[in-house]
Amino acid sequence: TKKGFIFDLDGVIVDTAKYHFLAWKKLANSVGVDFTEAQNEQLKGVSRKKSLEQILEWGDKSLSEEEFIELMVLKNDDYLSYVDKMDENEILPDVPKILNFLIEEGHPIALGSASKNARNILEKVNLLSYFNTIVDGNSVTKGKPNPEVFFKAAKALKVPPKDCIVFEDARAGIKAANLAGMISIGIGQKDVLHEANYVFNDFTEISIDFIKSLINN
Ligand code: G16
Ligand code: MG
Repeated sequence: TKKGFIFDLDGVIVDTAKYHFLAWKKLANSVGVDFTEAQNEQLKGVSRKKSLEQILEWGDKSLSEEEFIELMVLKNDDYLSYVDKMDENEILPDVPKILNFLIEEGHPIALGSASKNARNILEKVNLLSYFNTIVDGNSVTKGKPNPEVFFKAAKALKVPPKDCIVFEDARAGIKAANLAGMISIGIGQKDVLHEANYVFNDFTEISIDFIKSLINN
């Protein structure tokens, strides 16, 4: 049967977390708030607005609505200065191998990301044409762990949720995939992503035989 494959962006296809970190750190420090790598880790898969709310909460800082919006714009402008320099070399190892196999076998592919910059990033790394549909931060009202993003992707692919397979690096994303009734594949650490149906450190650990076994299940 036809399966739908849904990929998260940051942490699965590219490592943009390092650029989010630089941009959030610069912004947080500019208003006298500390920002660590461990905190950045907790913001994976979290929307821009929710991320800033969390950073201000950590720093025990409150802002007016205008200031809040201004900081979101500053952060994104800074982040985009890194995105602008991205190219194919930033695609994580063996991602194209899996995408090419799925396309050869005729399984539709979706992006399911919290990012409002997803389309821009896929263009930069030359992967936009691989995706049948893009569901991103511009198309959802509820962030992960709410399953909205993955339900929308399944619908666009015309594949029932139970026949969809999700690749995710964030705990909230794995929860969302599970709530959607999809097969969840964690990309990252087993202790963090233990709720996933399967966990791999990265795509170099995922064989074509494993993908075939998912397709034939
Ligand atoms: C990504 C990142 C998050 C980021 C979010 C929103 O999600 O993991 O850290 O805050 O997108 O990004 P933007 O500011 O570009 O709208 P995902 O779902 O692709 O992992
Ligand atoms: Mg992610």
